[in-house]
Amino acid sequence: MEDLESLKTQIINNINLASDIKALEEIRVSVMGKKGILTEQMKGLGALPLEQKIATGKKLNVLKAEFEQALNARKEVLETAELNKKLATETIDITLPIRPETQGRIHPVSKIYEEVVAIFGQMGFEVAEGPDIEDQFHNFNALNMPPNHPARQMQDTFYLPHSATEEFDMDKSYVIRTHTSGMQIRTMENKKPPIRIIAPGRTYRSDYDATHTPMFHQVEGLVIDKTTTMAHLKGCLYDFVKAFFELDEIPVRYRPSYFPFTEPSAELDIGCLKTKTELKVGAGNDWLEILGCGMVHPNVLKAGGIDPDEYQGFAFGVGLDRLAMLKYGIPDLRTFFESDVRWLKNYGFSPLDFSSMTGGLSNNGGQTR
Ligand code: 2NL
Repeated sequence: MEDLESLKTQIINNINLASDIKALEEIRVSVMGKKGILTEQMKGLGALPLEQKIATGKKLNVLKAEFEQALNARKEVLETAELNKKLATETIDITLPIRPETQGRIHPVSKIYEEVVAIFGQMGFEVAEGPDIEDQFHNFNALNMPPNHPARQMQDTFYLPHSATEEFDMDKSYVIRTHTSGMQIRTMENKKPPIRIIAPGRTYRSDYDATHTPMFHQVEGLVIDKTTTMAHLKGCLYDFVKAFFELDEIPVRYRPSYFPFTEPSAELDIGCLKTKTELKVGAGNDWLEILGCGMVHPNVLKAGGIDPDEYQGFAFGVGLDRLAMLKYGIPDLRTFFESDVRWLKNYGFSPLDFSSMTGGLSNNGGQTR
């Protein structure tokens, strides 16, 4: 019996000192395996007289249970330690770039958005983003488009009911914005000039063909100060088209036009060369319409709470989707919104190429496009 006691002490000691799961398993086999110390003792029981057999058998069973308990306890300690060690070495650094690095793609419209923000940001414009759903004051009335103004029909507006329960009422209804001008009105309402903002975002009109989708993207710009003139408009937009098309020089012309919210109004064309297969911007004998612009109409200033006798300003609006089609040679606008991964792989951009005025705008010399 003394033998069993010292055996027990020694084995429990070994179990508690086992340094890993493998060592622990070796101990288990040496004690309780087919030829283990305890197994051998149990085998020897058969040769003992009955009373001794019962007494020793009980002791061996107790011993077995104690060993199993010690083994399990140690196993749990070792497993926890092993898991903690694994967790410590397998940390994930979520600030690292995605892998494989070339898989994610930036949509061409997002790319153009970044480029336009980078250009105007460099010139000192702030970005004003706002809601897709507008009231009619901010989308129409304030823009010198009173009810029954023909331009309201021109815009193929999506109207939203003002109430879920009351009958539809055209006068009270909301719209999903047909342009981002509402944000510019809101800026005039909330901020004293000088104002220098761009308002980029999604816009909506009920129209669908190769160059029109019901949702499209626009950036509008607004500059208001005491001495802002058409010369500032021309200089600003000339700098914009040069930066955008990444050219040192580019022929431009301003064609008289009409918008209810500007007076005078103009459209900016750039010189280009058009063939059946190619569009070369910056040279040639053809013209390409890029954006609409003008001097802010006095009624619009008034609606924004700005005195037109003290202040004046210029504004412009440019379609981002159309710019993306031109700059990156994408022929059909509808494909922009089909979410086809093959299309994105072809026309998309690397998320690692940020657009900036100093670090490269489109990074178009890179291998991703
Ligand atoms: C176009 C023409 C334009 C504006 C948008 C504007 C906004 C305010 C006041 C005055 Cl708050 N004007 N926006 C001005 C001229 C043209 O967009 O063809 N866009 C795609």
